[in-house]
Amino acid sequence: MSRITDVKAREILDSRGFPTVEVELTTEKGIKATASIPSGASTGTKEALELRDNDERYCGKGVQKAVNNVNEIIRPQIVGMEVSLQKELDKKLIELDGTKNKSKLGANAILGVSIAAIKASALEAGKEIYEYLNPREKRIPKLMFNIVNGGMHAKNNLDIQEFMIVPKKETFKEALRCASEVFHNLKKILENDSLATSVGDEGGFAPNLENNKSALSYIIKAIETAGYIPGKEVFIALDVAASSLYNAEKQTYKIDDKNLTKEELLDYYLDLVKNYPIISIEDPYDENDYEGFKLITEKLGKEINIVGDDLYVTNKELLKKGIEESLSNSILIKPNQIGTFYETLETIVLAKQNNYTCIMSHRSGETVDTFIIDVAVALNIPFVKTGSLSRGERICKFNRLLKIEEELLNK
Ligand code: 2PG
Ligand code: MG
Repeated sequence: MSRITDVKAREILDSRGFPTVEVELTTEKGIKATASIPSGASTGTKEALELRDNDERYCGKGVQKAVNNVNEIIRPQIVGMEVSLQKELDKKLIELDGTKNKSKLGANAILGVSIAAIKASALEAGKEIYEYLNPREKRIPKLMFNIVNGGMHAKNNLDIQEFMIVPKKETFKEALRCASEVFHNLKKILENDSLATSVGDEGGFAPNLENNKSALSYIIKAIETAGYIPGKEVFIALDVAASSLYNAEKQTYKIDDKNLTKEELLDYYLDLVKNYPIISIEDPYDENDYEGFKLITEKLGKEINIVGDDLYVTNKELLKKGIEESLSNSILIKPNQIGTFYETLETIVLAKQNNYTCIMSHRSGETVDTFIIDVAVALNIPFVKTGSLSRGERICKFNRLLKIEEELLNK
């Protein structure tokens, strides 16, 4: 047993160069743990609130208010609490905030404290975080490697936000090698066609292409050139992030400069799945377009993952609704969408009980914190997406997984 003796937050920068919250928590045994919080660009409207200062500093994106909330409001209330009683701590944080979407203290402030407490508890126990969270059987997740960026994550003309590859390999080490080889082959192919090889927010290439399908064709070519077989050794996953393509008034989706109805969009997806080895489509419809989600889940839900991200925002109540109405068969898990670790856990448990596939996810604005990787391993989450192979804040997560895999194999 050990009590929290201090909590201190500070403003640091995320991978987009905007401020975010870092929390440092100290226990009576002298253990110090830090957690830093990521930030989304294509956010769901029902996410817990990321508190920003909206003043003249940092183009309005300062997080000094959230930092002060940790230092002045949360700190005096949790100093003295037992650090390892996570549920009690998270409940206390939720109570202190008192709002439905954590808008008083900010989900960035609250989650920072919540995660720092778990890290401190693991350190106190002398264990790796994944081992502390689950001493029993663990599984290395499969990675969805981002390779082309579009939508709100890049300034190119692709509507689909994320094109990812999913290598099917025995080990993560082999999967990472495969992904890296495909990535570098894609770079060469794009260069040969005089296309841009600059990268988007998550590190995937962001060229201007004829249309979204042509991104898929380039990826297939890169997989083959790298010496792998598409549809056998390497598969494709998409995050359409369709809320950002939706015209609510006209109820249409803009893809390749065409405005598609939900039925036309479904045909578009059916055609993609027929022609490319796609195993997962995230947010294929707007977060409020339940009809659209039902349509695609009915048609494709037995074959591939239909993933709700903005649809569920890691919220247990929204997931419940999704389960009742068969809106999807999979859910993206992002702790900062809901704001505490305990609530994240509750959503994962509910998803598992209902045979939903969970995908642990980073945000497009990230830090070098690798906590989500440990959680994915500990909770036997089958997939993780954490960006591409060219930005440090993503690479550190791949490298963390390499280390964990080695540790688990040598046990
Ligand atoms: C997504 C995420 C992460 P953002 O939509 O799945 O890739 O993007 O963090 O911008 O919401
Ligand atoms: Mg998404």
